[in-house]
Amino acid sequence: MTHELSHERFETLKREFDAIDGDGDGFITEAELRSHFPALPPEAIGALDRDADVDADGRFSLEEFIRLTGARD
Ligand SMILES: [Ca+2]
Ligand SMILES: [Ca+2]
Repeated sequence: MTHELSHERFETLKREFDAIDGDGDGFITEAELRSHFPALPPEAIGALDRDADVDADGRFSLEEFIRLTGARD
C-alpha cells in the first residue's frame, strides 16, 4: 500500500535510498544508515528503527523508507 506520492518525489526518495543502500541489496541496514549518517546519534537510529521498521525485520525496505521520509512533506 502506497500513499499518494508524485513520481518526481518517488524518484528523489529512490535515489536517496540507493545512495544509503551501500551494498545495493534493496534494504537499508542500521550499519548502512550509520555509515551514511556518521553524525547521527545511536538514539536517533534506534528511534528510526522503532518507527519505520514496520515489519520488524531489522532493516528498511524502500517502502518503509518512503513511508518514513515521504510522510514528512
Ligand atoms: Ca543494503
Ligand atoms: Ca523492515
